[in-house]
Amino acid sequence: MRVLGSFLLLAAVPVTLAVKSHDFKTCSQAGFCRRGRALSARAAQHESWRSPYTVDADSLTISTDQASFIAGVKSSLYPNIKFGLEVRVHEDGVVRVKMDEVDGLRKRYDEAASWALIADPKISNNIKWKVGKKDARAVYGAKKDVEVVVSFEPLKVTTFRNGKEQVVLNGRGLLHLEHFRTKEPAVAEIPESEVPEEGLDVEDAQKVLKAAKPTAWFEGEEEDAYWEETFSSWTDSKPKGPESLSLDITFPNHGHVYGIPQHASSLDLRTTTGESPYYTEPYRLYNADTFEYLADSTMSLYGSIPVMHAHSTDSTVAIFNAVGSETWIDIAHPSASSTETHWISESGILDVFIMPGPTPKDIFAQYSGLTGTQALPADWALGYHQCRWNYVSSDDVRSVQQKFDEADMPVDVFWLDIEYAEEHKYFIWDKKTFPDPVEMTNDVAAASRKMVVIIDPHFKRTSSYPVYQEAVDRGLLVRQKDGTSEYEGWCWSGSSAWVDFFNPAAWDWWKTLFKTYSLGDDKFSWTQSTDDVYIWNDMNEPSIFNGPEISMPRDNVHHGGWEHRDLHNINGMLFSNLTSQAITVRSDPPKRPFVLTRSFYAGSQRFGAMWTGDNLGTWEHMAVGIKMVLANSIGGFAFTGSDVGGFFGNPDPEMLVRWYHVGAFSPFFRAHAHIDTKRREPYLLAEPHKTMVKNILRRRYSMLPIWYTAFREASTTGLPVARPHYVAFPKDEAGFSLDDQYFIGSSGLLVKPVTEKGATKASVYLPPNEIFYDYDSYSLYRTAAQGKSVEVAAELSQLPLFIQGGSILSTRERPRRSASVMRRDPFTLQVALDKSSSARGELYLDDGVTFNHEQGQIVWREFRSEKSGKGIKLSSRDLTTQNLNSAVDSVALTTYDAANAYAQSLASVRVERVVVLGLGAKPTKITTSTGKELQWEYVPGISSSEKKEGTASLLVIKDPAVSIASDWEIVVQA
Ligand code: NBV
Repeated sequence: MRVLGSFLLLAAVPVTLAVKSHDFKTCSQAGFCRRGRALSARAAQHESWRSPYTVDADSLTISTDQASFIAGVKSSLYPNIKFGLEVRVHEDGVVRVKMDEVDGLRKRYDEAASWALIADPKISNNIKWKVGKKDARAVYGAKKDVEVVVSFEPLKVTTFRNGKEQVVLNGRGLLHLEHFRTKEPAVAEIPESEVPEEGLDVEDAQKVLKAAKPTAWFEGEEEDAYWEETFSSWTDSKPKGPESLSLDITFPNHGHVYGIPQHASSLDLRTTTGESPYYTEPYRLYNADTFEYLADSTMSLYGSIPVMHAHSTDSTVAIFNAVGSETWIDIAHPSASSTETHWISESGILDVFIMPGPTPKDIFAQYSGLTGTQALPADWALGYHQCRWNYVSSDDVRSVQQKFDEADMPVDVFWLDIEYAEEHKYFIWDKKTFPDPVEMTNDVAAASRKMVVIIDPHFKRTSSYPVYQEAVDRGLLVRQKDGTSEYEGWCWSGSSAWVDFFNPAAWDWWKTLFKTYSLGDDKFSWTQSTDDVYIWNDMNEPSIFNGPEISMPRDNVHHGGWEHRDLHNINGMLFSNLTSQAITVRSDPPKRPFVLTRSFYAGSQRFGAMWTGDNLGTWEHMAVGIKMVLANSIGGFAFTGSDVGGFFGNPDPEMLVRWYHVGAFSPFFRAHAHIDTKRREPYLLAEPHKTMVKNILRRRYSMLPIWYTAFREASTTGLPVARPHYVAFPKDEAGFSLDDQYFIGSSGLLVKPVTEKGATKASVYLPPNEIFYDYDSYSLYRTAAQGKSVEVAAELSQLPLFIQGGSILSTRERPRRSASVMRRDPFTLQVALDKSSSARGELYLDDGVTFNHEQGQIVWREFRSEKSGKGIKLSSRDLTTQNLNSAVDSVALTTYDAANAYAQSLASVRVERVVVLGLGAKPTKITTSTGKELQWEYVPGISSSEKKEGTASLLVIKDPAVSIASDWEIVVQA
């Protein structure tokens, strides 16, 4: 059994570890995937293949508000089965295409979108459908350059921009909603004589006519795994029979597709049809505890976000396929500039959102308009997190904290894994090892730090465990296939049960558990905890040691009678959703929650952070972790990271140092290790590695304002914090496949962590028409009409890190022990001039813990540098006021006052240094707008406006003492 397997891991670097592939299905082992792929193979064999689905034009109505196209759809395979189609255009141009069986024998699962979406999208009131004989079309968009066309026969939905096809649904005729049927063998429902009209050529038609089953040309001869299915030793009873959903989505003018996390794979998704490059299995989305996962594979991992971007130099479009069941995605590139995809899901209605773009930025706005943005984390959550399975006692925690302090290394959070809990009964401390949890937490909090402890979703089935017993009493547990008996599975806590978070009755109850005071009756609450304890939700796929594919049987039953198969991929999100709500409301006034989740779905970004699970301490895993962080960012989940050091194995000091660089430049920065690994807290390293890691930690802390500002942007616009090249430079084709270097928010920071053993140099690609400055050496690089790769020094102590010309960075350079104690520290501004000697940057600040920012208690500044004679003029102004009329920010801040109480509290927080890179001439005098003359030093070098490369000129303005929170000007005369 796996329980043993995981404990028996050897402590050596796990070069021999590899996923137990036989624990997980391939497409050919999943009946519906097999059927879906066979359907596409049949279509490929018949040139005259034609979808059997047609719009019943007689039934067509356009809603009175003009927004929705509604029609019946027929399938010539089964003329008596009815389908309903609805196509709606939202205010922001997103098109939603929904199709379901009407009056079927059963109801298809139709609730995936309701868990993912933040609200019912607003329907456009500015479109007009034109209904013709062959199609219905609607033109929309501010420039009226976007169009959606629903073709009737066969059914096809196409979106266009400027007459160019963008997204095509069912263009290849692979759409199939397997209708609910009874178990009797399928009866021919159409006269055989009509079959040739299905678009088959005569020879094929002959074959079909001979076949016993007239639908065979489409559905195949066999009823393959319709009613029962066995995998390994598990049998899925499939009481509803076949109900899969197959849909082809084509991007005829987009050669690159990205997204559909989570896979350990490249960001630019590869073909899965065996052609180079290069997979043979489809990308799979089925949340699973894929133990010891491979570093390059389409296998499913812990979370699923069915979102895909399609990109070209012309435009970006995207789709969100709101389905909660297992889904496989085949990808092919018929040409370098087009992409075909085929989505095969086990159950659910068709519910696809087409996002029109046309830029990546628009896509993020459109997607976050649907599913929400990344929650703005507390500021301390962006610091360094120290985790291990397990810190074994409260004194162990105290000693780890002390050693960080002795080593002068910053850290914000200490984590406890499952061994803190007595018999793995979460919430209940093991008093032998953690006799004083509240005092321990207070000791950590006294140093301005926090704790995170794990709460897993498996509950030990014993009446002496109040959490389990209360769930039983309230009837909140997931049930077996009979729909009544409690489901029992095996996990860390032995015989366990799982709360059904799809049941609204579980929601308020779950919140009561986290209250840190007694509820005054028999109910359990977490009195052995404080507001400084935050939560880690692991194993929420759910991971079940003795279940099929280490998870829950698909025929288990949830609230509403839905089978587990229908909502499997959504299950994990509900756990972190409710936990984050519980953490928010446990204090009054509420504080920002922190919940780390392993499993996730579209929308999970609203509830906290995720990490990439049980990676291996190998260079390959270090490298793929970066790609996974980027792919998650494409799925809207910005707060992401991988276990620093690798979960399994014992990284040598070189690997550990490189991994700290990776972590320090990930949105979520946590070191973690398996129980069988050697201790590897950074203070244990010998020199020179110890100092290297200390410097990396300090660099992360110095850049916290940059990260926080990037998170503000993510939380308001949906734009990712770790930003892939194609998002930052959508027209630069040479960067479309880059996934080992990326930008930090809109800051202009470009990073390329080194993930090769023994490296001393790294090659970094720089986009066209830009200047980049090396962050440490101030070397200036310049690109012309073409981007170029430059080779830079990358010894172990060095990280390839660049500032894009035209950026202004805000950092805090004083080494501190934690993020919370930095809130009033002074700032350094680094001004990296562009070719025209200009630059701009943003800084966002708030109190870092409460929700007062939603009431306008913020500082959001814009810094500018403009050419002024031979010198420059630097200035600071309030940015919220500038933006009040524009979309997102204005909503919550209509009563915004630049002199809000929070801003006033920062009046004395000053800029203590300004560094200017690339100034053309030596200054003669530097003054503030109040006439105060400032001290400075100038080191001559290359100017940003010269057509040269080399070390940039450097100007350091000493202690201008201007406030970070108010308007000012500094004039550099030259
Ligand atoms: O809770 C123990 C581990 C945890 O440390 C890890 O981060 C999770 O991904 N957990 C998985 C359970 C099983 C690990 C073999």
